[in-house]
Formats: sequence, structure tokens, C-alpha cells
Amino acid sequence: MSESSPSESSPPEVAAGEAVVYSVPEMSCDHCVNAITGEVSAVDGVTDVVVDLATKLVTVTGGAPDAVVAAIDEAGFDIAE
Ligand SMILES: [Cu+2]
Repeated sequence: MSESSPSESSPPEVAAGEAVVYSVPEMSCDHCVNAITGEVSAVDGVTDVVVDLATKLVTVTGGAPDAVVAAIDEAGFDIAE
């Protein structure tokens, strides 16, 4: 297993961004995780990206949902509705 996000202790104030969960069923390995994490982390306003490979869920804190969706698309993945 590789390391996931090191510190899960989010700051008390995250008013700017709510966590939104995206289902990305095409994720299959660490490469996918890294690609998505890299693209989504670069989205303006995103403060945290947690990818769960087991459940194929990407939890994104902050950022505009449209931009996050675009970033995941940019990484080469589709989001399941
Ligand atoms: Cu992969």
C-alpha cells in the first residue's frame, strides 16, 4: 500500500469549501490516484483531495465543482452520476 494523505487533521475553518464526493469507477491503481490527485489539487480553491481506490470515490474539499469535474476529466477519467 502506498501512503495516502499524511495529515487528515483539517483546520477548523473550512467555510470556503465543502467536501464533495465524486464517483470515479475507472480508477484502478496508484497511477490513477496520482493523476487525479495532481489535477484536482491544482484547481483553484481546492484545499484537500482524498482518493479512495477501494470505493472509487474522490472527496474534494473546496474549489468549484465544475472546475473539479473538468480536472478529473483532464486526468482522463469520467465521473459516474
Ligand atoms: Cu491506474
